[in-house]
Amino acid sequence: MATLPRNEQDIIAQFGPQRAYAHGERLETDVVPDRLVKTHCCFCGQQCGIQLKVKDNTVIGFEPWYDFPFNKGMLCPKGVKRYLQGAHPDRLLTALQRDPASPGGFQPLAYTAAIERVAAEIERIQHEYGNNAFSIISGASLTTEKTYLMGKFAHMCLKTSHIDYNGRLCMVSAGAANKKAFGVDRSANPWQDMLHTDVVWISGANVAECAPITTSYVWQARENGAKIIVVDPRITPIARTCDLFLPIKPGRDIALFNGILHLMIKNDWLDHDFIERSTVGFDALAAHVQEWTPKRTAEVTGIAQRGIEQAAEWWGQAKTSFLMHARGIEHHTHGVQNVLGAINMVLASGRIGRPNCGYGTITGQANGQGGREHGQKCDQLPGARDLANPEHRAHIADVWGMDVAAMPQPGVDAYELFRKIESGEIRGMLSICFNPKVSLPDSDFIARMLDKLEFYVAIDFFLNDSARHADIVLPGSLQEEDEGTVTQVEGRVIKINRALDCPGEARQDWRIIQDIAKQLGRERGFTFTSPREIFDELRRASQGGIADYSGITYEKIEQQGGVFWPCPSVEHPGTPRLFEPGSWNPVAKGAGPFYFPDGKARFNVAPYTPPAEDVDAEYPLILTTGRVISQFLSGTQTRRIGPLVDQYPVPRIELHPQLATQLGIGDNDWITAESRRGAITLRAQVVRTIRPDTVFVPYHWAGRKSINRLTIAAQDPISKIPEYKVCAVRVFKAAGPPAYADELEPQQ
Ligand SMILES: Nc1nc2c(c(=O)[nH]1)N[C@H]1C(S)=C(S)[C@@H](COP(=O)(O)OP(=O)(O)OC[C@H]3O[C@@H](n4cnc5c(=O)[nH]c(N)nc54)[C@H](O)[C@@H]3O)O[C@H]1N2
Ligand SMILES: Nc1nc2c(c(=O)[nH]1)N[C@H]1C(S)=C(S)[C@@H](COP(=O)(O)OP(=O)(O)OC[C@H]3O[C@@H](n4cnc5c(=O)[nH]c(N)nc54)[C@H](O)[C@@H]3O)O[C@H]1N2
Ligand code: SF4
Ligand SMILES: [Mo]
Repeated sequence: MATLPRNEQDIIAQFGPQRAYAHGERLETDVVPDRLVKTHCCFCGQQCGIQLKVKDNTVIGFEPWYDFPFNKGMLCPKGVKRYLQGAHPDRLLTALQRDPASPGGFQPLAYTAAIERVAAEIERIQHEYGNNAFSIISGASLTTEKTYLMGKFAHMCLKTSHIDYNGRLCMVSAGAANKKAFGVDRSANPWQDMLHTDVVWISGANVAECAPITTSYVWQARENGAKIIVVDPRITPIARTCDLFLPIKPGRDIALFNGILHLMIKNDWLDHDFIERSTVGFDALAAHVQEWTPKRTAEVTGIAQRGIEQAAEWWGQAKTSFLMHARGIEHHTHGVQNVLGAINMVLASGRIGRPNCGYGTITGQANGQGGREHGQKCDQLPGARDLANPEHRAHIADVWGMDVAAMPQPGVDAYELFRKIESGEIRGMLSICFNPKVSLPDSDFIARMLDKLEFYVAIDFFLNDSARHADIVLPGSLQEEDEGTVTQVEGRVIKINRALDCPGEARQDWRIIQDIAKQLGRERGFTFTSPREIFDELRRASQGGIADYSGITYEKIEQQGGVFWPCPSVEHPGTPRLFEPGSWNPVAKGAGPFYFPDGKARFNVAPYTPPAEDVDAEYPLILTTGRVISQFLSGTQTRRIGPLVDQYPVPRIELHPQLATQLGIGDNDWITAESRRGAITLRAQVVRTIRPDTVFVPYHWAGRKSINRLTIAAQDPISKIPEYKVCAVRVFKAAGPPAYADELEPQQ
């Protein structure tokens, strides 16, 4: 390592004022910050509170924020290092236009010229092919204000049906199932309810790596005597400290849930009172699970019968319990059915809507919750309203001051948008906060479709791998360059505070959208001067809806340390725990605690079906994909943060020693995994922590290191989530390193 110059002036001369701090060339401890800004982490849905140390319009470090109730000062490695991305040399400081002759394929373009070009192309495409020929894909890392504005921009300004968002790849199975069973889509409890519970059940969630702060809640529960049950094909870090681990074969969770319910019924471990008083549909479900004997459940799930019986006994006999799941059970063609199975088990136990009892789906992205409530989903209007519902349309048209007849009808999911590019129905696309080329399955298809578009504009702060296919790239804002609200994993609405100004020609995302509206000559409704103004309109738009934010204000968030929705009036304190007996909600209006007119929850028969592409003689192994702790999603941000790269520099293929021996593979060998769609060659990581019939590859890398070149574009018929967690592959020892090996060696 080069010797560091000691004099501050030398450092600034060598690295420039921005980069000197952020790259650690100048030790943050040497520098006194101008101010501390209380805000939240930009990465996962836990939304840990953090204080950013700011000097000279640069974040130079952080301090814990001990008073924020969720994480009480704790942070994971990503939260600790997030500030290093801000001053990365790749940060977009100007708009770019495609220019194949230039190195890198792009040339800077003046911001106003870029906006003119975008507006002109939108106009041309909509004029030639109709409004629906222009589409938008948006993201749930954006603040709720921005996601609201994106929905309004699509439905009021562009009058296109075609907007969807990257939560389609993330939260929609949980959301659809929660709506079917409870009538509302939100984790039912604050995590506080986990601390004094008898049993914590975790299905398909790598808690310690993906929701690290939740680990602390699980461990506190264990200290207080709770039994921890983990269901996963891999012994993840949280599984190492659990009381019972059920190593399920990927794609079989509904069979397990049905099997547990079978034993609950057989042993009469049921809350009859609750079932009678607060639910409908139990008898049909009981008849359905009769066939799910422990023997059959064991055969289908690959879990030993003894383990299933033990889990049923602990779950069945508990007085209190907390069940959580994440993408491990949701990223499936039967993701909705899996979640319904989990909810059935909770409802049959009657352990919901009271202290120390809970149920929650662990949200993924920073605003995974708020981002799915206010109108950027293809069938949605603000307040979790339905775009197809005439009353809902009328309410929102009124708030927006638009003719309801001109409001488009529901569009299609994010993957289907790409199929519509193939068919020629969609000709133009705007993406913001979404990297479809890396994150959607069967990604060679996605790359071809991005190239087929007549016009593609991306708004981001880095030139992500999708944006490389764009005609125009607009320089958007980092989370710390703007303010607004997000809703974290528990349903708590919190406030992101601005620490910095946007550098160069970069703009806050909502200003860019409004600039486009203005250039189109359709600025009415897009003249907000601050996120607070957007939030105030959102409050009115959400009023009376299921996700009612009308009583939430920026000040109240600050005073209360966050406000849980629904919060229907300024006097209302918010609703940390849903479904308490006697609690009010806008649908049941006092009839009962659940969000249906009769106030009762729904049991749903959830039949088992195998994955879309099961193994066979040709492709005999299951490929499952997911995450590692130090990288985030498509890696656009975390692959630019040195210490996180060092922690897990390149993807590897995890496989069990038994399988490795059978295939003649040693640890660190170059091996190839091949599916019907593509092949990848990476180094083997031989571990005892995975089922021998399954291989695992994390998905945070682009190009030839992207595992989504192998995954299947099969989707759940209800939620349209892709089946990232199961496809069939064959694995063999590679003849040698791949042509791109130098990209894969950490030292290079
Ligand atoms: N470090 C890090 N943290 C993150 C993210 C990140 O990229 N990196 N992303 C955030 C986002 S957006 C999300 S959605 C969450 C995701 O959080 P998680 O869902 O916890 O993470 P995944 O790795 O996708 O999958 C979870 C687990 O499911 C298991 N699994 C695979 N197939 C099955 C199955 O069929 N059944 C069961 N029961 N388990 C199965 C995998 O082995 C894995 O351990 O994490 C958030 N937090
Ligand atoms: N194989 C496989 N694939 C998966 C998954 C899996 O488990 N396996 N998981 C899926 C899941 S759960 C998810 S959530 C998706 C995520 O898929 P993506 O949304 O594509 O992933 P991100 O990396 O978050 O991409 C978001 C982009 O938005 C930018 N961005 C972040 N914040 C902002 C902002 O405030 N403003 C602007 N303008 N841009 C911003 C980032 O720089 C990045 O380029 O991936 C899915 N893909
Ligand atoms: S747990 Fe999530 S929100 Fe908290 S520091 Fe880590 S990535 Fe950020
Ligand atoms: Mo996600």
